[in-house]
Amino acid sequence: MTEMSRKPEAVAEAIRKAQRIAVCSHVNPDGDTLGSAAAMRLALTKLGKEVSLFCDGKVPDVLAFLPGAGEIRIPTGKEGPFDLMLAVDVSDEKRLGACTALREVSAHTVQIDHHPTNPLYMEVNSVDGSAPATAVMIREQLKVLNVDLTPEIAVCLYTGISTDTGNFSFASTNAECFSIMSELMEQQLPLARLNRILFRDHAMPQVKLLSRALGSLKYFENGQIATMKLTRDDFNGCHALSEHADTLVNYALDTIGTRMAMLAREAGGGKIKFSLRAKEPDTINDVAQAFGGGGHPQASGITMDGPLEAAMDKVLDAMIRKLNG
Ligand SMILES: [Mn+2]
Repeated sequence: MTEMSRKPEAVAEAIRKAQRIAVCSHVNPDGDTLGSAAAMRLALTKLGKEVSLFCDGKVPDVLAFLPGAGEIRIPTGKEGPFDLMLAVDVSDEKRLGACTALREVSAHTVQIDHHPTNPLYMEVNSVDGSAPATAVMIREQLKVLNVDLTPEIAVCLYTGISTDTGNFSFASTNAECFSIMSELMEQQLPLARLNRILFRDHAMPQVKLLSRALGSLKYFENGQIATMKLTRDDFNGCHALSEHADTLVNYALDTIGTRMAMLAREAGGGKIKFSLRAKEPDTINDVAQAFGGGGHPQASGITMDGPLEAAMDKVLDAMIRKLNG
């Protein structure tokens, strides 16, 4: 049995032996998986490797500034062969999506990830469930690879670390984040500009969608649980994409006295996507896991069959039982 730990030397060894490397991000890509992939692309290119970036999903507009974002491709089944496949921030095989096919055309497989639920599905698994972001582990990986930070790499790592820590506000935020931040600031990190892009500016469809989500807000158990929902009509009426709903659940959670929050949305193919959140010390990942979902203790997700109201009832029941359990 392989145990969960950081293995930067083993990852570096696999990288040194490889020339053609496929770096893969997870479906519904976020700042950490894309920032980590973008940083690895820059580092591996510096080492003379041929790097291809893959992700089964569209890069959110807000992350289009990342160096190399325009090179990210959805696998078509015609890629390869590769000497090495490197997955970053991908908590389990399912979250590779279409990138799973790259395993077949890659001689070796490694991953760098920080999800405590990771089943260690690659040949080499550098996985630290206590790391606040995969990008934190990428910083250490670059040291082991003897790649110096550059202003471009700093932007990538900052994107990963700041987005996965809620801009350095989640309980997972630790001293390692700030010691890396000090190094990033020495690379002329444009902090104020990045903060406006990553945490303040919202596309108009997202602000409109927020108005619809707040209109659906309901409280249960004396306000300890808050729920919101978004239908296809809501998305269409706001000209909004799925990504525009990603952070709206926090508005429900931020109610004083609310301990857990849910945002349910109608996704494609009759599926319902849930964003679940809890405030410390409450956890919500066990509720997600009961429905085949997963994630972090205070931030998890589920995808299940509709219809919307029936799916919401099931998850709300589980949340109420958890609250009173
Ligand atoms: Mn992450």
